[in-house]
Amino acid sequence: MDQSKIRNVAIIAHVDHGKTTLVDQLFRQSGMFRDNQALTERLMDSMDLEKERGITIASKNGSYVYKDHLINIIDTPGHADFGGQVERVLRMADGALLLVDAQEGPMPQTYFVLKKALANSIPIIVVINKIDKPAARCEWAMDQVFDLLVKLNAPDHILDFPVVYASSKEGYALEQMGDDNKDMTPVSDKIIEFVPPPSGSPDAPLQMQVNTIDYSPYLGRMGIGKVVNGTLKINKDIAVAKRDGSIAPVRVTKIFTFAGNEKVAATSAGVGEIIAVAGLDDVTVGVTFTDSENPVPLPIIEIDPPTLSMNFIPNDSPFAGKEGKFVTSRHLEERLRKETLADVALGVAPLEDAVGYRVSGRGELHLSILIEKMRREGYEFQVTRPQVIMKTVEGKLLEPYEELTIDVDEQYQGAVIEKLGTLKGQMLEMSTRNTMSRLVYKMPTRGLLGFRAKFMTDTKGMGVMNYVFADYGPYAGDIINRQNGVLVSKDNCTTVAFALFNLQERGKMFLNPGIDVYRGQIVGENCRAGDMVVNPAKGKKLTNMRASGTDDAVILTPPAKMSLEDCIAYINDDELVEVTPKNIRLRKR
Ligand SMILES: Nc1nc2c(ncn2[C@@H]2O[C@H](COP(=O)(O)OP(=O)(O)OP(=O)(O)O)[C@@H](O)[C@H]2O)c(=O)[nH]1
Ligand SMILES: [Mg+2]
Repeated sequence: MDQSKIRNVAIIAHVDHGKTTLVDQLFRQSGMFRDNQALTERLMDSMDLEKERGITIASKNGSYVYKDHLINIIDTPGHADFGGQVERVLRMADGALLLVDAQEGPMPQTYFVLKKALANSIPIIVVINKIDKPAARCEWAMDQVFDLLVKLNAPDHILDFPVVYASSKEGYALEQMGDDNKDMTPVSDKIIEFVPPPSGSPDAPLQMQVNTIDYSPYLGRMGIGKVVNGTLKINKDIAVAKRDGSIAPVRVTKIFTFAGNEKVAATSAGVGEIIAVAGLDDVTVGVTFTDSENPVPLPIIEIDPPTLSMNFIPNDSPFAGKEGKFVTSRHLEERLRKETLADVALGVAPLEDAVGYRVSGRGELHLSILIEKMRREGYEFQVTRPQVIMKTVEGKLLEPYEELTIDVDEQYQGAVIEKLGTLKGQMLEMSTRNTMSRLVYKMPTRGLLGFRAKFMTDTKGMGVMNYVFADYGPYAGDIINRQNGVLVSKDNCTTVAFALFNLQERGKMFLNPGIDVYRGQIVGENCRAGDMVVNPAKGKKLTNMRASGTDDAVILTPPAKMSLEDCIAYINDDELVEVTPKNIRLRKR
């Protein structure tokens, strides 16, 4: 591959600003698909969980050809919990497309990813996206990006950034607002013009660092990265420099390049090519493949430390072992170890005083995605309430803080401010535009656990909240995340409509009638503080009671549907979430 014709570009943005949709359009319009080929939307979001949730969880590589250039695209996740990946994959990129929603403007994660791109000194092309939205304000969004760059002390040549206006959804991009263009070519043109070709030397010793791990059922684990210098040939004796500094001989037997969203086998790869190395089971993020005679490892990739941990313990509920395929502590350990090989932001350590593992990560979403993946693979286990990871520096206890940005209609502002106050939030900024208020807070990560659900209720689902890790700060004192107690089942039984109907007065139910529950299982929320033991099976069986004509038609309020994330955010220290392939239950320890 002619080095001067390669362009390696990462797409970075706040969550949902349209990165994956943009990649879709670039691929589609490159003509690489047959006309009649059935394509799914957001092709690069290939994991089931990504499709279901409409978010990107793992960054992905792909490529397309435009005007005889090979454009390697790296799609990145926008959610803050996966921000560490963005930092790592930027090492493959020689330029970045910064997407900004034309209505929302730059958001907290825009700031985070932009800072990382600037640290890599790569050129930035700004794409103001979603210009088709009726509330789009393109010039405003662009000015905001400029202000952000100034705030980040960007050098002058970056402040002069090229801009494209786009609707990735509708598949067009414009060099100037008001232009009449019907395709995405302005984006590709800017990439060729402003992203430099990769700069390494084919004659220097080989250097290829693994920046991400991918897995396929056919090829197993793959390490993905860019050939920075030299040439990587298959079946040749080379060396691998590990994270701990050791260097070992190795032979790479399979390499793949990217064509569209597929992988194509190759026998060698030259400078600037982005490749996947397969066939090595223990390849991890951060290793460098290098020359065995003349090893030159690339600098170690620093990984942001985890801020949140949970204990994963074997299931010991009365229903243990009934629904899962993998239930023992051995199973848990093996699976968690396997995950740490692919996900370097994850920490796993055995518990000292009990059976189980302490799993630490970058946030609630990061950990809950892992739990959901394991559950679907057939694992059954229990998790404890997430704890933030504290630090002691010079005798002072420190805890993680986040910067929280909230956009709500003015009418809900009071309720939100009041709640954030009780959760130890400190307001940094407040502004109102039309009837929308923007509030910026700094607050302990602890205060945010479980906050999203309350926020959604308080704002009738109309508020938008985003947060990114800010730094460690002084311990903020006690925070009470949940005011209410719970309703706990007295016995092993099957829930009965009549009983649930009576319990409705006491609180909010979590279950429908006809569900098997056990002693100690949480069946609802008490409307006051303190827990209450209840009998969700008490009362008439609907089948044999039709006498009075009034009570055979009990009207139940539908139970509060709680997702896995909701459950994790909900529980207290003396409670557990029991996770099985079939059910998610809450219980008292
Ligand atoms: N109106 C409009 N909607 C868009 C546009 N581009 C993307 N969207 C929508 O925005 C939503 C998010 O799009 P994605 O492409 O998944 O965003 P993303 O940046 O990849 O999101 P993450 O990977 O989770 O950070 C989807 O519902 C898209 O259909 C656009 O140009 N206009
Ligand atoms: Mg995406």
